[in-house]
Amino acid sequence: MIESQGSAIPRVLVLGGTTEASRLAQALADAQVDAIFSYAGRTESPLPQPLPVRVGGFGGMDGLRTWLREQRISHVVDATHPFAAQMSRNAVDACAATGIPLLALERPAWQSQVGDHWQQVPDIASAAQALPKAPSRIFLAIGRQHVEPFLARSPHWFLLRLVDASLALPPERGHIVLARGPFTVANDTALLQQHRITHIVAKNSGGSGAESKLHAARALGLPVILIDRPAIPPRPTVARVEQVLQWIAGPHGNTGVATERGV
Ligand code: 3Y8
Ligand code: NAP
Repeated sequence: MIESQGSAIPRVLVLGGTTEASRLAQALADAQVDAIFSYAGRTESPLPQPLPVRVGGFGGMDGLRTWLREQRISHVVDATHPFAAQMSRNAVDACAATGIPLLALERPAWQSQVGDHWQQVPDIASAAQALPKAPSRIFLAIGRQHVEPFLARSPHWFLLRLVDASLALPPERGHIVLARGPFTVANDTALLQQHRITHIVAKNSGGSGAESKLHAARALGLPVILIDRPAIPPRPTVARVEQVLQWIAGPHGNTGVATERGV
């Protein structure tokens, strides 16, 4: 059992929705930490978690602040995706308002390597502007929420990969693949070849769950339009699950089960 400095028993909110968040949930469950896992409710059937799960928005920063107080949360871990900027902003503000400690668990951005043909752009609108002029076949791997500015660029054919069947595309405009990551290099390479893809548009998500398409693009020599992460207010950030457990335990906390497991 993890005891944290100050409060007798920690009670942790995990803002989830990423591979790292799922790994953290397992580590917290293994360490018998009292924690709640939160999804936005973007997908029809999110991955089950080994912690109690809540689904849906909190109702902005004020709603989150009230919820934190009512639920007697002692620690907040923001393990949301780097592009979930609004949630992260609300977490910074609500934790500042309540004095509840906040830690972000975030994977580093991808860095280009030899053989990459990246065009890095600051945001989604710039990515749509950066599409080639000549009719091309584009793997639009940014999900469902921001596809309109791209589909408006008519001469292109688009391959979309979505978690749920939430969109339809006439065959002359493109094709939709329904898949939930994490993905593999072999699968992504075959997908790019099967659909004769000439360009990829992706977010600089970092992590392992979405990077296979970049390895496939490198192998096939395809150009990638890569969208930089949105700005998020500064907050303490770590990249590894065990750092989160140590943070919850505090400088003199007794890590109990977690230590025996060598976390
Ligand atoms: C609802 C939870 C885990 C989580 C896995 C990661 C990896 C697989 C790769 C491509 C890129 C994309 C998208 C993607 C990946 C992981 C991770 C990641 C990218 C789930 C999940 C939720 C979401 C929301 C969804 C977004 C969409 C983005 C698809 C669960 C599966 C494109 C981001 O239909 C929608 O509205 C989908 C919306 C936000 C981006 C967008 O704007 O459309 N993720 N993805 C979370 C919630 O409700 O709180 O349903 O189980 C989680 C994962 N998606 O536990 O292993 O860690 O990044 N998700 C991107 O990175 O570009 C796909 O296809 O190559
Ligand atoms: P966002 O734009 O930052 O958030 C918009 C609103 O959704 C937030 O203000 C909040 O509503 C609610 N929300 C977001 N994450 C939540 C969570 N974990 N628990 C409860 N409410 C949440 O977020 P997004 O980009 O739509 O992403 C939504 C979820 O999908 C996040 O959990 C994120 O980790 C996951 N995800 C996103 C991406 C991506 O590309 N954006 C990729 C992979 C996974 P209220 O203001 O009402 O509280």
